[in-house]
Amino acid sequence: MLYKKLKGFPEGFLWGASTSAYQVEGAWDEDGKSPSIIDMYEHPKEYADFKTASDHYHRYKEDIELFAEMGLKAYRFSIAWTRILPNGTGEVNPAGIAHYRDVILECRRHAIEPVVTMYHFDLPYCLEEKGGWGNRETIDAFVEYARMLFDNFGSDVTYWLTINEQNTMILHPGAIGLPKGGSLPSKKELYQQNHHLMLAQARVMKLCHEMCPHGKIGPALNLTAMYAQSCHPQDAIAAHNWEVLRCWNFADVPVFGTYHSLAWQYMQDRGIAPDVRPQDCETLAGARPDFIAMNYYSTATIAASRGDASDLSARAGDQQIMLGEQGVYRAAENSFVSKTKYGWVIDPSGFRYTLRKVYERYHLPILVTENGIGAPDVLEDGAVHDDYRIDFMRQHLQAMQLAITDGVRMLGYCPWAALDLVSTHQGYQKRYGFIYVDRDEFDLKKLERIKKDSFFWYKDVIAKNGAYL
Ligand code: BGP
Repeated sequence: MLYKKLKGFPEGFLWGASTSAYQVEGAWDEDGKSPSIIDMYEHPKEYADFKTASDHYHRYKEDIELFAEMGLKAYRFSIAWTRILPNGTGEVNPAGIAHYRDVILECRRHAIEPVVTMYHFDLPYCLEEKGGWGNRETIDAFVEYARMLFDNFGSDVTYWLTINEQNTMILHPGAIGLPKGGSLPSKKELYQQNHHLMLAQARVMKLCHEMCPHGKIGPALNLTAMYAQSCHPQDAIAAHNWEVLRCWNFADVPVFGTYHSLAWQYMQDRGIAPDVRPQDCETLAGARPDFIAMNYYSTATIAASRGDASDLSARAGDQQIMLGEQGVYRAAENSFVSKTKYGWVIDPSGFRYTLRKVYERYHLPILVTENGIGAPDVLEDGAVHDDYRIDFMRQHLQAMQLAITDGVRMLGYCPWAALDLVSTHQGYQKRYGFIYVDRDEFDLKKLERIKKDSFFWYKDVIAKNGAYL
């Protein structure tokens, strides 16, 4: 749709940036922290691990000061459960509470809104040993952890994110990490875990509303609209299949309190539907988010399934992610979009399309909690000329402005990432930050912080509240 006049970004728009604890903090076994599943996964030998990462645990003050200089209005970070409750439940670690209290207060001191992810892939390993998310007791453990967070930080945090990318965890478990010597769970086990995560999320959203009168809480999912490869009706059905199974099945449950009917049929037909106890339906129906948080990187293009093994293919540049499902959908190429060096589709119009779809479906304001381009940034004479990142973000912000003009209610934009951090599969060779962290894969150097060109560009965008993009 063409408009005569575009709407501006709303007053109070949360111009932010994101990180997650295990990818940025380091200090993986310090001050009482216990190992998480991430710490215990197999790690590719050729890339940096998470032990030191960007050392944000020790340098958060310097980093938040830089965020303030950039003009950030919000900082989205995650709290490591393993620092708060090293045994998963029970004894609280005062050093963990003190650390995050300080991070939150440091943000507040600089008038930066802390946006807190409660769970970003890093289950305490001790809980994994007891069955992890396959064990219903993990639901109670998560509620106990959440109670601790609301109790300690509820008066200083308004925006809470329950679980990061539950859909990635369930649909592509290998993308998060591979258990040492172990194998990935079956689909049946994964959908049971998914059900437990849904119950944990519902209870925590309800608890947040009870304990934090000003708190706002929502799920953070990886959402993307799907294109049909052609106008063949079977391609349209396949694109719808995958959009439902990948996106709406994960967002409908927290918002509507019930599973998507097509997704439920799919799970039942394949014998992978979870065991749902009578009181579960009440739990799911008894909670509602205040907003939808959404990570957006790419769109996908989908063709009809051929009904055989050729439906499956590895995602370009990422053997950990298998696309396609026999009898459901097949991944196809799209000649109208470009790709990053790592094979991720670049599609700003797809961003607008996805924002429209999410808003139309849920009627809740949207907070973008990730968006960005991974690239092998080069430090040259003390500078990083990441014009490709500026182009990427400018185009996505222009698309967002169109979505705002379309009527989508936006809360903010927190791209990935505030500063360089460990990419799950490509270490420091694939960088996302506005701030360069001077370290190599294995040589930590001085971990000096260097402002990239995108830092200055984003600062200007924020200062003008997105006018003149
Ligand atoms: C999202 C995750 C982030 C981050 C990002 C980039 O799915 O929520 O934690 O890792 O993807 O991914 P990568 O580092 O693999 O390029």
